[in-house]
Amino acid sequence: MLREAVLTTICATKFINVLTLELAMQDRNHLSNVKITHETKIITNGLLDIPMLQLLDETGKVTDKSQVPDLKKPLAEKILKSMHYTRLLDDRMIGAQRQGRISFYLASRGEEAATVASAAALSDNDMIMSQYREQGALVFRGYQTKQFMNQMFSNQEDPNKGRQMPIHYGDKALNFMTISSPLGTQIPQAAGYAYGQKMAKQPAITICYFGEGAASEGDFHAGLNMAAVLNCPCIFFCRNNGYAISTPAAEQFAGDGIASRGIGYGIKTIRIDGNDVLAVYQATKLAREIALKETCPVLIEAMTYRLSAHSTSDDPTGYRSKEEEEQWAKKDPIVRFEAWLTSKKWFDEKAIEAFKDETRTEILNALKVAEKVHVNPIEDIVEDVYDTPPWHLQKQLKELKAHVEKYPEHYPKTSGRDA
Ligand SMILES: Cc1ncc(C[n+]2csc(CCOP(=O)(O)OP(=O)(O)O)c2C)c(N)n1
Ligand SMILES: [Mg+2]
Repeated sequence: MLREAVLTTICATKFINVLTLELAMQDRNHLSNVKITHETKIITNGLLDIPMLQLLDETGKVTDKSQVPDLKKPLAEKILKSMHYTRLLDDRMIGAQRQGRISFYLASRGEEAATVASAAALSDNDMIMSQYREQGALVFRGYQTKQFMNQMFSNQEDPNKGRQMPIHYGDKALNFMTISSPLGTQIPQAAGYAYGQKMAKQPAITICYFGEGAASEGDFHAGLNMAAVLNCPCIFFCRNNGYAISTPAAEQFAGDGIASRGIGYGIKTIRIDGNDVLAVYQATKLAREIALKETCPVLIEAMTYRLSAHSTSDDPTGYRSKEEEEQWAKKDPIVRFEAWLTSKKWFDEKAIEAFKDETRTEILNALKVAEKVHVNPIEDIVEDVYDTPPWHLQKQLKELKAHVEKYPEHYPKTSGRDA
């Protein structure tokens, strides 16, 4: 009975065929609406098979022409360039960390379609709350190379005043909330922010990115439940990349991914191929429309793979095989999208190679500039919290200054290579 009800609802949904799962959850939250059964039957995991939307197969061929989104050439080109930019930035900054120029980096190789194509489906007024591997969304929004560099070198031009680790970007002008290190922080915050957008009657939504590992945090459950009950216009975008550092997804949860949890909370949900630009764009566009028009949350689970190490502090050879990585490397989202662009006669290889050369130069030049900009004055450590710093902090600051003056060779004026 339940299976029938579920499938009927799935098929009856007016959104893309069976792809958007809209359960008849309304009124199920009260006993009076619960259906009666006389059959003693346990509902099992797997009763609800959640499909994965794929519009481009692994070779970049369209699977069903009728489902292809209306993606115009200029936007398609911007998506491709943003993906390449992100990958080039990642490669260069991993190198910079290995050279000792920055302390830490975290790459998004393999996940560029998930972050870039989802950002491409939003409006600039929509708020982005991200985890830390969504630099692609920030690139698409227009974050500048020098902004990336100032943040990573923690210099005086970093709006965080050097108080955060590298990769903790944020930009008010771009509606991109500053990243927090503790996992899951942004999830209830996104529900709250979207609730505010609704109360202010803003024609905007919030997108909240997180990994499947962060979905194990209590904040995930609180955030999704709050968003569902309060009808917050928020897209919860889960990048299910298979790992939370060294912990594979199979050791994190036994349910049907993260998508099944959306259904549990009464949230409209869709699972997509996160390495397929067209599927990501299509699903996020639809999710945005639903979130805005129906004032409700939508959960997207993007199935992808973290091709890079978790961060520059990680070595994946200790917990996964080369063969597994190679299998996923074949599903490279950039290669797949380029194949589709080629089939449309939109792919200009020369122009892309020129763009990549320019980008490499731009990144290197910006890096060289940012690493010479001075770090923030030491007083910044105790500022911005108290009107007048308490006596014990003032005392510690005095001691710290004396220490730095005594050992200046250990406290360079910049965090990169000195001028
Ligand atoms: C509350 C909290 N616990 C643990 C960590 C350490 N930590 C940082 S990233 C990470 C893995 C998160 O995995 P996932 O959410 O899947 O994102 P991914 O790195 O795969 O993109 C962990 C455990 C943290 N930052 N915050
Ligand atoms: Mg993960």
